[in-house]
Amino acid sequence: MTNMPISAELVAEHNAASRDALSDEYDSLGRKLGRRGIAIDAIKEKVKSFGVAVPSWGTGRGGTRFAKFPLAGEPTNIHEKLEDCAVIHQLGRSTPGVSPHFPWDCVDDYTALREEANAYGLVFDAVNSNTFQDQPGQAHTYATGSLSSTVEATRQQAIDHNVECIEIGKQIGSKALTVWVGDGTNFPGQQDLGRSFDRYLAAASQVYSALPGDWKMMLEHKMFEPAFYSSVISDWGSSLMAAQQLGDQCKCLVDLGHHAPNVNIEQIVARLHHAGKLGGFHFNDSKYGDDDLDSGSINPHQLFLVFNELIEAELSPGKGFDPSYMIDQSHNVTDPIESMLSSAETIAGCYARAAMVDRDALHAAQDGNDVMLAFRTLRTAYETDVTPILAMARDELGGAIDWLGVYRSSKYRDRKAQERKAVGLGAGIV
Ligand code: AOS
Ligand code: ZN
Ligand code: ZN
Ligand code: ZN
Repeated sequence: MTNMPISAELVAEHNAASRDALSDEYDSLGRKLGRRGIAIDAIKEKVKSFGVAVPSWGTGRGGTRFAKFPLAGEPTNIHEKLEDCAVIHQLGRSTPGVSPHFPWDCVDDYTALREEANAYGLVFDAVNSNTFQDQPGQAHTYATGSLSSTVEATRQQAIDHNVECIEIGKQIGSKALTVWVGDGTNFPGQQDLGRSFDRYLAAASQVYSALPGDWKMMLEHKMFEPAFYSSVISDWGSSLMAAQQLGDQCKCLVDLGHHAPNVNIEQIVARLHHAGKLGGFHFNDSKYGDDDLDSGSINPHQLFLVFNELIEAELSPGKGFDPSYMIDQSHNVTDPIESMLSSAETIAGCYARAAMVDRDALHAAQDGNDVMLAFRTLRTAYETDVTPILAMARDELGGAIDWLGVYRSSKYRDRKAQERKAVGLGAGIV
């Protein structure tokens, strides 16, 4: 990283003050794991190579659907968002990717934008298109749908926008397009459930045709909202059917907040992997719906179980295993930099804990139908406190052992509040 927003001396000073305590905790955990036959350094190395992308829109206080309460110093353009992403990666060292959103992140010169990101040690991850809201000056409204619209010109406009996102993505070094559409209905009978899916497929296949050979297209399903009676791509079944029809480069994206209550998301992950269609994730947490709360803040066990399936998939790649990991969270009550750092740590921690499950013991217990032993094998890993491993990984990569302490003492947000223009009170984002 060449361009670091937080003083490297401040990070070094804080790390020096807590390094002895960390070493003590790391060594103690190492001995404990050693007794379980686990080499702590191997887990640490896995954590060091793990990455999850940050959404450009998550650097702002998106808020709920009803109100936005901006934070002083919040970013208002992609340049400021990149700077905040650089802080997140500098301190946490696990978020080198930024997933941009168009047209929210539009600029004149994408080559320069890519260089700007690279100078922070960042790269661009999947590009996200937006046909779920109208933009100023747009010729055709998406009020009654985009890729599935009954109006041909509207469908074409949505196709063109997605193709444009691919073109921008090529310039900024992205290798994937994420497509989430809000298309759906609020009334029974409003649209034909079959024909709207057909129209979506025909339009999405035109987007797919514009995909470079080394790209993937990810379809993000969502049960409801903004449509409250039916959504065109409402669930993993619709997503899988669409991905299978569109082609090999088309995969499914799982946003943890986009399912019916109590759905077994880890099993969906296993099924999509079985079909060779597990494209990626939007990590967040939810209690009621698409709450977009911080990852693992409500149901950390579910996140662990998702990672348990991911480790199984990694060990049995079958038709391939290369999912994109992204965070998709946004709310009103914290500094988004702190929330993103907290989520990235939680996600990496679930990965570490899933990686230390005794797989041989688990598989043997499963095959022998020893229910309690199988359960306890998972539980032992889940209950392991991996925070010393995460902190040691950060320290070795040049990040902050105590990222919250360093971030707060840097007064970064206060400085930005002086430098940046105030955020407008726009509508919330979904
Ligand atoms: C919407 O609910 C989805 O989660 C999308 O990923 C969306 O594009 C993102 O939240 C930005 O608004
Ligand atoms: Zn999402
Ligand atoms: Zn969502
Ligand atoms: Zn969400």
